[in-house]
Amino acid sequence: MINNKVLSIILGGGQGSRLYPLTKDRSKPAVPIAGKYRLVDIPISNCINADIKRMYVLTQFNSASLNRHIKNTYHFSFFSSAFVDVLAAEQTPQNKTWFQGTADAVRQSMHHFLRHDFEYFLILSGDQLYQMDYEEMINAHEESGAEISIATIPVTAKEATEFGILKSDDSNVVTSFIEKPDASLLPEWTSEVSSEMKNQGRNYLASMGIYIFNRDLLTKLMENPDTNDFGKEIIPGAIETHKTLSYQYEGYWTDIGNIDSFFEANIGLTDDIPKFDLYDKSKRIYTRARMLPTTKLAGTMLEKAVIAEGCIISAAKIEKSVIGIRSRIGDESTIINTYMMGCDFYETLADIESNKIEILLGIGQRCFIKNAIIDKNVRIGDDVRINGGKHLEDVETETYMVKDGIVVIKKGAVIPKGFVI
Ligand code: ADQ
Ligand code: ADP
Repeated sequence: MINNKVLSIILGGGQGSRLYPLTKDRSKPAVPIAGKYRLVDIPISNCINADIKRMYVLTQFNSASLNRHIKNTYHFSFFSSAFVDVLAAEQTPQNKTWFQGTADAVRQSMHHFLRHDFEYFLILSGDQLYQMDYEEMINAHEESGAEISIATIPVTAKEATEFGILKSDDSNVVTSFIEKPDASLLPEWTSEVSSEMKNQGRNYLASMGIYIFNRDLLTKLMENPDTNDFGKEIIPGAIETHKTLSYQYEGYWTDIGNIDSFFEANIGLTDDIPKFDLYDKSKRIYTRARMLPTTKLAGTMLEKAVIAEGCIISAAKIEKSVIGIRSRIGDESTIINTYMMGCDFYETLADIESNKIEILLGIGQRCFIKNAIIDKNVRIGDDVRINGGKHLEDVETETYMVKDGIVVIKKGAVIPKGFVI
């Protein structure tokens, strides 16, 4: 029973500045992805699929939507030991500050963890898209007799500067580690990889930020109050003295910590065969069961569209876009390369017919929207034109932001009729 051995810690995000403005009013784990899920559903589902059912989500600030989502989604049997608990940074007489980094977040919550009976800590990131079998990793950790295991993946030189890069010996024991190396240092950090990886130019072994620690070791390492970060301090310091295994993974894995990668990961779901497989029963991704009605479409040309439940759509065309729950899109509108998160609620027919609402929830008529992320509960008036792309400069206003050419309409924003971005 792997669940008895493992306690899982999901690092739910620091300040969340790289995903701003999606993290303006919510904590990072609560950011909606793929039309109906939230970021935190990914690591939680991977845990459940590996039969690991005791999880803590560490987050820098408490958000009502995260707590509501977890409370409404993860119900376990009254007779089981399973739980998903959110721990937000809290002030105590000993700690008057927020989490200073990933290791500090774990240290500050250690008293919660050590109440449980378990052998291994499984430390996970909250902003990655992947489906990995942690049970296999735990087995490899046990068989090797290591005290620490790091999940690793081959990456290209371009990507290597953004990750922790390591080298290992013939039995996959980590011999050296460097956090986010400067490009000039890269030639010294190549590794032997499979010919498939080599052909793709993926010659560097990157840490996926997924760690197994023996309970006693992490408890001891956390006693040093000067270490605040796993990648910068804990891992480089520990590999010298404690056997550390590199557990190599070659499946789909992507870091979705910034707007650009978040956008790409969502739009990637519209590919013919998406790299992230939401349709595999053995790797199911769980989320809240909302009991929404089916989606209704009228006269819309759909080309590579992913559409969640409860939408009412009469657009002219939707292309390479992900349309989230309860979205409404009006006549003759065109949506291209866009992730629309959807809505938390519907407007009632009585409200709509009373003519008191100037701009209805969702997207109005004759709009053109391209290269955009539309956060939840947005109201876009008729004849709005949003044409994202590299020609736009980064900018932030009260209702939207442009980052790397992607236009992000903020949660609850009202975009007036005829507005052009
Ligand atoms: P980064 O992703 O840059 O590198 P970091 O910013 O520390 O590392 O984030 C790791 C995870 O912890 C993320 O999910 C983040 O949201 C969360 N997190 C950050 N600060 C937190 C805090 N104060 N409280 C709670 N959660 C917090 C790390 C490793 C690299 C590795 C990459 C792989 O350091 O070695 O290559 O992950 O993505
Ligand atoms: P999700 O359905 O994506 O899990 P949340 O848990 O954040 O979303 O909230 C959904 C619930 O929020 C809805 O069922 C609804 O009851 C409520 N809600 C939020 N904002 C409003 C609002 N302005 N009017 C009515 N209901 C709202």
